[in-house]
Amino acid sequence: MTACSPATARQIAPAGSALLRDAVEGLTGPGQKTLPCKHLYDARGVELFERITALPEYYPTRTELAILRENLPRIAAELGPGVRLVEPGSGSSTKTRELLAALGDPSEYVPIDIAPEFLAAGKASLARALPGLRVTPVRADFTAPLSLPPAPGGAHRTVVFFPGSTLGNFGPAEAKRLVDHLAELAGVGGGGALLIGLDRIKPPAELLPAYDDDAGVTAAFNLNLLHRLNREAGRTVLAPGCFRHEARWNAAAAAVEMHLVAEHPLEAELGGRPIHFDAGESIHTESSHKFGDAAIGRLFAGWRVQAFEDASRRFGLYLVTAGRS
Ligand code: AVJ
Repeated sequence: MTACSPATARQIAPAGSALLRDAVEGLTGPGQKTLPCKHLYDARGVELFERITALPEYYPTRTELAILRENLPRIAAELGPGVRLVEPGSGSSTKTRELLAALGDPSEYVPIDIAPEFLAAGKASLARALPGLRVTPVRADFTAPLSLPPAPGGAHRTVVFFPGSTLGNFGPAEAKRLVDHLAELAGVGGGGALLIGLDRIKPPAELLPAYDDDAGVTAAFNLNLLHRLNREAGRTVLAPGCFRHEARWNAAAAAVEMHLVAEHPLEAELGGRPIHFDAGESIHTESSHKFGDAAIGRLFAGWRVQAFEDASRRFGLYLVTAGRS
């Protein structure tokens, strides 16, 4: 963009915003309306997600951290010294810090994120906690083909750390493709490894409260998507007050879904195209797939898988290496 007033910049930039493009695509057609869940994570969304991870109802984060802590000596021994830890996506700094601290003389930490501000923040806090660690951020979309910077000299093993059940945001086919892609990045066939956190299947009565907490933080996280949409459009396209948050269990997909449900019929417009909601019609904003043994077997077929799970098998960390299980 050429030099222009901030006001002009604000008007021009959103026209190309990925959320606005996805909203025209996902809200103006027939059938189930959708917005991609990646747009939940603007600055406010990241802040709300951080609060979600501390909620009493949201068991995944603390369960995974407990599993990691309990098994750190075994995991570190399994990985050996000189690990180059690659982390697709931002966040989870506590888990990453503890894992890096437990690894014998890690050679390098490579965070991958599209958002430069998350990369910079993560780098700064890790550098403070682990002085001497070499941090090499890569600004990229980890779902697209990418290459890692050359590894530092000396023996190293590349380990891709993908915690938090982020993989659950992808459908089965996409998740399989992503695992294959990450296995290639790590070089699992040549001594690399994956360490992936997955939320396990359990009764909806246990799952749903984690996505519909009493304090309303998850509702605010979901509704923030409309605040973001309106901000980027520079006007109110969809008033957040007209929608309510809903968490649904989709048994066929084995996924918890977040929806924004229109309370009343509603007419709107975006990109010159009309948007119509019937009363009770929803925008599907996120699927959080849950994993059973069969799905995990399919995901990591052909590799050796070591499972680290809590006693009630609510959550699992899976260490994937070469060789059959
Ligand atoms: C970060 C994708 C793992 O699906 O549990 C939390 C996001 N959404 N509450 C999840 C989320 C609603 C979270 N992941």
